Amino acid sequence: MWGICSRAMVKVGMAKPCGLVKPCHLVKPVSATRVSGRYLTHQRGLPALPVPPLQQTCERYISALEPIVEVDELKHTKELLAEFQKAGGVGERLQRGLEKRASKTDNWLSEWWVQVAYLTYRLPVVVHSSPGLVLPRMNFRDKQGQIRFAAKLIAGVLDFKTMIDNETLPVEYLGGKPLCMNQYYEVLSSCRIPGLKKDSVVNHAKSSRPPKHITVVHNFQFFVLDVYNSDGTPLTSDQLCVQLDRICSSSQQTNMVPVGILTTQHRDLWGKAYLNLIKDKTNKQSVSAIQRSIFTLCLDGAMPQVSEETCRSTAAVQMLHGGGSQWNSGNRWFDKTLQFIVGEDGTCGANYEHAPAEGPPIVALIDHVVEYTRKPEMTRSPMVPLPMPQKLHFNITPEIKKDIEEAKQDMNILAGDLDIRVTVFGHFGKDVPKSHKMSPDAFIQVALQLAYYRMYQHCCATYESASLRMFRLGRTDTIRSASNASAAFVKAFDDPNRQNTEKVDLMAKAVAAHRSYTNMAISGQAIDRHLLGLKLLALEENLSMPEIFTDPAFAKALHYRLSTSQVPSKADCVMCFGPVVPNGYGVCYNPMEDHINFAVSSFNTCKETDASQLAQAVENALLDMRTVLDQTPRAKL
Ligand code: COA
Ligand code: HC5
Repeated sequence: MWGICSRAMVKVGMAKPCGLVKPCHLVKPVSATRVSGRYLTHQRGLPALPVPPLQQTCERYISALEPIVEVDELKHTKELLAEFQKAGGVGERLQRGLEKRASKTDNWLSEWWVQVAYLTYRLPVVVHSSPGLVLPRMNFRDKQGQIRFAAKLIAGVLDFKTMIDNETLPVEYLGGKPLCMNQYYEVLSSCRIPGLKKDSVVNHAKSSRPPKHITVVHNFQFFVLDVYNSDGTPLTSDQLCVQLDRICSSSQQTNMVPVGILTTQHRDLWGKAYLNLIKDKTNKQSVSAIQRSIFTLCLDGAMPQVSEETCRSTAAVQMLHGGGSQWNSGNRWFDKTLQFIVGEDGTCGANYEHAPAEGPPIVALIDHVVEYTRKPEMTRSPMVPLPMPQKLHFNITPEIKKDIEEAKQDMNILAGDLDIRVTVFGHFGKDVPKSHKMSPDAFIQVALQLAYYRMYQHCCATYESASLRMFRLGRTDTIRSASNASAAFVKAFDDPNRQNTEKVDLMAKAVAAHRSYTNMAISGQAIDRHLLGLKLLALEENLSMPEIFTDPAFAKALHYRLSTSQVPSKADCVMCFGPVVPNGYGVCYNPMEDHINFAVSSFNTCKETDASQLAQAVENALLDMRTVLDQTPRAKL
């Protein structure tokens, strides 16, 4: 998938409009009373996420540790696992508990996952959680062009929304199996709400009066823009152009207090500031209008001028965090599930809050929008006067001002700390690995392992996202890309004493091992979410924490110095996210047929990491791997 998303919608061909879909709202269990029969039929047709066998997970966990921990650490972990697994022991008890939970819920994992991975995670969503998405640069270069493009973009989203509202979204398939479509119904009209200790998500799409407006932010000022005519038809691009023009004309002041920057703050601090902000009735209404809106459109001001070579990296910065308070970080509401961002210089893209959905539904929506913006407009605009877009007001008390100043400072520190490098690997794409009968994704992951090993002379715990959407309400599991086979390959590759035939053999084995882990993960048989489930159950049942979870090897296994994800799209996009540990890298890639887009991130405060250096090392690794394949006679493969 990421083979399934946009691509499968087209390629698989089996995709057919189906009357799927009354969504189940995030963090609430599917309730038989509030969903339609058709949705239930589809949901029932999907298998439930399995609980893998305990022994299988323990064995696979040991293999996953082998390339990343020391021999004595491994020995200790083996002892702890033996104790954990023994007959009548805590492992069995927890396993039975998980199986019971699985029998009583639609998905034993999803709610836990949303809580643990997102809503109780307290670092700012900016950089640490919300991905950015950079679209190919459009060919406008001024305000009028910005407005015209933004108008078409809104119309394109509304066109996609019609498929959601009419329940005509094509069901996606992976390997002939239908996928859970629930996430599509979570991304519009929803918003994250900060809390003091944990956040929540509201979804207004299925309320009795679903929202008919979007929010537009320009020069840090927010507006409500109704996007439907009174007869229920969506506004046309021409109508939207008029409205966006009016918004821009009435928000020319550039010295406004950037209330939106509060959403970049650490979640506990924002949770506190939020309560203070909405004490005021006007503020509360304004915030509520943003939260209820279908999505937010950010009409951005300028970004720092850069060379042609680095302009895609600056675009990634703009999409990921806005560049700091002096640029566009205040021109956002980062809690909003979906924000489209349009600059004045042809740069455009999106930022999304991750709790309600994974990348694929977002990318499918964006691919649809890009296609839509390329088509000529067919609909004629009704000749009716449109109501003035309504400006949202905020009363800024000294206390709120102080919170905003703090948020600005913290955002600027984070912006200064993030290093991000976007590269286009133009030598080949999926074509080359395919011609060698190798999985392109596995080939890229093995190249990443080689790049990392060349820089650091060791292997590190590596995360790759795997989709669990074959299962009802499925989210993700982890593909552990550092394997015994990848370790054997990277250690041999630069060894002058090894023959090419041996290197190619080790490469093929590493690639096959990765693809096999991928198959295991997407079929619900990986180890990470299972181990998480066992641990969370121990916590829930107030058991003393089993030692396998306090073991240093477990911490090492979860310290992902490489956090990676493949996000394919039809449009020539690049997606990006930050590292998940202070001394790590975030690597997102979009493999196209003849090139690969990469975004590599790291933190400047970490002296050991350097995004550009890793990006270069990946490029070299891919090239060197191809060279050795080309130089080695095929018969020997
Ligand atoms: N020989 C020739 N071709 C091969 C091959 C082989 N041995 N193995 C795979 N291919 C082909 C596939 O048929 C496919 O063809 P296509 O381009 O025509 O579709 C293509 O190569 C890609 O396959 P592969 O590279 O193996 O990857 P994938 O598309 O199956 O994706 C994952 C693998 C892990 C990325 C995917 O399963 C997944 O789970 N993605 C989800 C990620 C996610 O949800 N992230 C969430 C982040 S928010
Ligand atoms: C536009 C899509 C960006 C992809 C985001 C992504 O891959 O998020 C991962 C989600 C998951 O559950 O694996 C998390 N990660 C960024 C840390 C890899």
